[in-house]
Amino acid sequence: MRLSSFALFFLTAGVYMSSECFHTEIIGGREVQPHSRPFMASIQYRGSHICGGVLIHPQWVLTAAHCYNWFPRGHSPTVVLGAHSLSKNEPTKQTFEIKKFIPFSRSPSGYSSHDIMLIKLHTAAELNKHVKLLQLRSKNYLRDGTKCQVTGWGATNPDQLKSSDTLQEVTVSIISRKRCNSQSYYNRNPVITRDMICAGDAKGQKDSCQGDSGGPLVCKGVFHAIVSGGLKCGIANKPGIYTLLTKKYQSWIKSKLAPSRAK
Ligand code: 4AZ
Repeated sequence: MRLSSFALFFLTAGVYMSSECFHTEIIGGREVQPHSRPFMASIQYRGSHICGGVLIHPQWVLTAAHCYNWFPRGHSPTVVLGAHSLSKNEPTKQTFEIKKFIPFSRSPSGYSSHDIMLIKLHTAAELNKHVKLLQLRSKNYLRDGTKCQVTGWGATNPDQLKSSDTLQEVTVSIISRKRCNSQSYYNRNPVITRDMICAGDAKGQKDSCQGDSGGPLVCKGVFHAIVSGGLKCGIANKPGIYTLLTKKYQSWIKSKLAPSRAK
């Protein structure tokens, strides 16, 4: 039987569309315009991406405290700024050794609480078109359903936890603390505290994933939270869990960045 060109057209279009529609990025997101998120940092260990981070001062990156556990002793991790593709030799990249890690709490009190850490770079970054700061602002009320963007080089396939080569972003919706702690969501395991917030989508098709930790959640242009974790990725009712940049964390950051302090 001869396949008519008409049928062939639909067959080809169908295969193309299904790969386009169902091959997910971050989880369910898309590649950003290169260098359109110039505050993004990639924290790497022996050249492999481990966690995301946000440049908040020329010499300081904000990330998740649990990222520290991924660095075996002996080798020093590095911070890469100005990147889009992790594998390409981009002239916009600036790579830094790390001077010190300052987790909010030295003794992590259970799963995911106080999951925030400052990283001091060995030298200050050169701010330019491709490397910029993301300002911290002291607003932190987020209404249920608010749409936010989460950005990172984390896994794009929940079943194959491999980092993305290019920077990805997805829009997720805020899930109130009450709803996220309810029986049908995390059922208080872990407890979503006042320092945390959940975000996802109803079908679980949009989410952050492994390697996105430490990256930003930006809502209406304001940097509100950082990726902390969650149960696996892309599961409805098990949304991503984020560390909220509450007043408490913002004052802690200010105190650590204050130039008069001995660091
Ligand atoms: C992780 O392991 C991780 N689905 C990050 C985000 C989420 C789960 C795990 C949220 O870094």
